[in-house]
Amino acid sequence: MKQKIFITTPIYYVNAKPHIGHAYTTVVCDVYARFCRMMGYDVKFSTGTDEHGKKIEQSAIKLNETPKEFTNNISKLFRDLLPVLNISNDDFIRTTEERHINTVQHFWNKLYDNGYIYLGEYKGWYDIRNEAYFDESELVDGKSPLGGEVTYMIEPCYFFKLSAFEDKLLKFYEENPEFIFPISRRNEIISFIKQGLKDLSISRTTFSWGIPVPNDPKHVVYVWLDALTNYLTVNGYPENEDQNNDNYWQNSIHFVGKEIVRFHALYWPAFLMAVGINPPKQIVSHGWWLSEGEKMSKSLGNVQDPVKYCKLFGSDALRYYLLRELPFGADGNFSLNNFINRYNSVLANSYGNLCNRVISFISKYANNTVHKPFTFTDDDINFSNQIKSCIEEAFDNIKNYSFHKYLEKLENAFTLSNQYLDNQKPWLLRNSDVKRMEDVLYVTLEQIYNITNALYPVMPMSSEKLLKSIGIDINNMHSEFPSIIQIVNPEVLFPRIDINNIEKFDVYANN
Ligand code: ME8
Repeated sequence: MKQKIFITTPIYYVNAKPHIGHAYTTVVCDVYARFCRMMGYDVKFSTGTDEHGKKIEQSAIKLNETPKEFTNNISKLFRDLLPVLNISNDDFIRTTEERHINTVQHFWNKLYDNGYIYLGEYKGWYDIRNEAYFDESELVDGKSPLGGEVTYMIEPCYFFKLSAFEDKLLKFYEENPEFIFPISRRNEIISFIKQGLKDLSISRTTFSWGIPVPNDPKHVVYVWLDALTNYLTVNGYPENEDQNNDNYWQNSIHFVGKEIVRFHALYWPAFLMAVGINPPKQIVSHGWWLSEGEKMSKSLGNVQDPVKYCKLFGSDALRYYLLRELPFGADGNFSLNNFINRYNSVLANSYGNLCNRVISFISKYANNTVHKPFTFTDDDINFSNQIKSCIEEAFDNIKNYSFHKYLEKLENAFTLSNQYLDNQKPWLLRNSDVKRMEDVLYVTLEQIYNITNALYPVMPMSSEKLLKSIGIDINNMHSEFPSIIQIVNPEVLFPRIDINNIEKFDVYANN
């Protein structure tokens, strides 16, 4: 039986249109999901939208819409982005769905029945934008440490006994050293806990756009408790009650941006422990994109629009750039100029050129056909071995979420392939040794095939296009390279982008 794995994106707030940062997390998860499927796993992959909370209620009022209308519209933008980015998710969850409301209320009752919820009163400085309370001592220049405006509020509210989990969490991290990735984030969480955990307020009465607390509907469930529970909803809880024996849950990986590690690596395991469910297998966190050197913001007009990139340059090019530019875990800068340079130097000049020149050479000078050679030269064997080790190294890197290194290793394979061709010179062999010319073309094409298979998780569209043009059915990809190859309707992969046209490319979101 196939080993199961459950991969999740965060569920995105519907207070703004999706931008390149959201696209990033979704693409990272998609690449990992496609890689795992390629390695033979049975993958469940979910994404969705986080739709409750005061902020969203207020945004809807501003537009003279009901929260439901407002969330329907923005959630649709996130959903519609998925096919544009070529995302292979199995589920799309909205927190306003009935199935999710049931799960949250069931989860709440479990927490309550197990004695981890009590009614109290909350006094403090509330940051509406970030939906969080702070003590006076935590404020920075009169604002919350997250930068939001704050108001002093007193409200009756339910608390979760987070303080009871200090030792349990520390023990859990100790026993599961890989739970938080990368290690630097793990250290931050551990030192946060060591400063002492306070109980967490988990209900609100100052607005109504949320999931009602069971048996006390004046309160709505705190948006983070609501949002985190989406992962269980997707995995069929509570009907699928025994998550500890569910192989998807036991192998679940939540990919998140670095700013929400605390919610996923601390609150979430504590909530789960309180109802007797094991924490997920791993929380994998990544860094943040700046846009052209600055924080993305509507007022600066520098919000990079993933849909526009896909329309102009294709989803594969965007997926490639997102993974190649940013060392996973670090912050980075998204720039159109850099995007075009990487595209031209790697996708057009190196990989695209390699594929296009071999395929068109076979069309023109080998009657569209190449056969497996009877014998291979030392050069052929060395070349094949070199590519094999590039691919092995690439896979070792992707397993550890080093997506940029995985691509770097495959780029080495493009370079080696171009070098092999340049050394073997099939264009000269055409006049001196046609048999050897064909052998060289076959050997190169076989390695193009291997590299293309390895690239598939990042560039599914062009991989399929290439395989089609060498007559290989997509369902047979990853199988042994056929001994006769016939070229059919080749298409040019990754035509060069004219950088002199850069001014003409409209890549920013309209406000
Ligand atoms: O936090 N660079 O939703 P959110 C990289 N609803 N990634 C970015 C980014 C940027 N500039 N901007 C956003 C929430 N992201 C909650 C999550 S989960 C139970 C609830 C990505 O819409 C990054 O992954 O603010 C971040 O974690 C996610 O979008 C946050 O999306």
